[in-house]
Amino acid sequence: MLSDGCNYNTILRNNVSNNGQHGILLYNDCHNNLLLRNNISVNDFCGINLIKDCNYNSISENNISENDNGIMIFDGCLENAFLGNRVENNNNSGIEVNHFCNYNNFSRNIIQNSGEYGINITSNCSYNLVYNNSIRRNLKNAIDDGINNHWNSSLIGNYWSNYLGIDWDDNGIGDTPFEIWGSAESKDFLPIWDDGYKTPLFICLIIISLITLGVGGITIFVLFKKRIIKDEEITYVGILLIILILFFLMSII
Ligand SMILES: [Ca+2]
Ligand SMILES: [Ca+2]
Repeated sequence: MLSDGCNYNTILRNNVSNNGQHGILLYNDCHNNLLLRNNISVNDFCGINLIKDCNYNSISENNISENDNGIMIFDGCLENAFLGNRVENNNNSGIEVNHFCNYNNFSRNIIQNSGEYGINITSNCSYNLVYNNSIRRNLKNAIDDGINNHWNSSLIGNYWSNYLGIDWDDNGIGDTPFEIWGSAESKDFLPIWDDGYKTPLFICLIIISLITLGVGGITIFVLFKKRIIKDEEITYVGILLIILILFFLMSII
């Protein structure tokens, strides 16, 4: 625990586990500290907790797992950077931003398998920036009840495991925004997404299937005219043709 005006400290490569309340706590006016590459697990309340006016701290590349909450910042904590942390299997929230915490930056974090929210931004929190994170398989991936929080930079948003859009132009960004749950009605306008389909291949498949269908149809017609297949067989041959085309498409896709 750092408290009451502890500045410019580095907490590096510690194993912090099985504590009653907090793994690492910064409390009251702690600024410019670096928390780097610590393993923080199985703490009752919170893995990393910043409370009351703790600003400009850097929390990077920590493993934070199986706590009640992964990271929580509370009460006027500003301009902290949370970069490249792995936050997983926490009972409640992976990351919670609460009570007038503004201008914090969350990037390159993996936030997964939280029992409640991946990221929870509560009311009265503004101008926090969440981008280029992988947010996946949390009970609810994110909620934003604040004002003017941003879920993408000008270049990129986040990966969301429950995004279901299409990337028609194959630029790695989903073509429709990901809607964040909560009263803010925030959106990630640039969700990271590969829909698994390359558009040129998709168009080729449609053209091939149309050609196959056309050629097949003409062949049936010619066979029918030459009485090689009979009136009552024609439907079966048509259905067989369509099934073959479907199998062909499915095997390629
Ligand atoms: Ca796109
Ligand atoms: Ca695509």
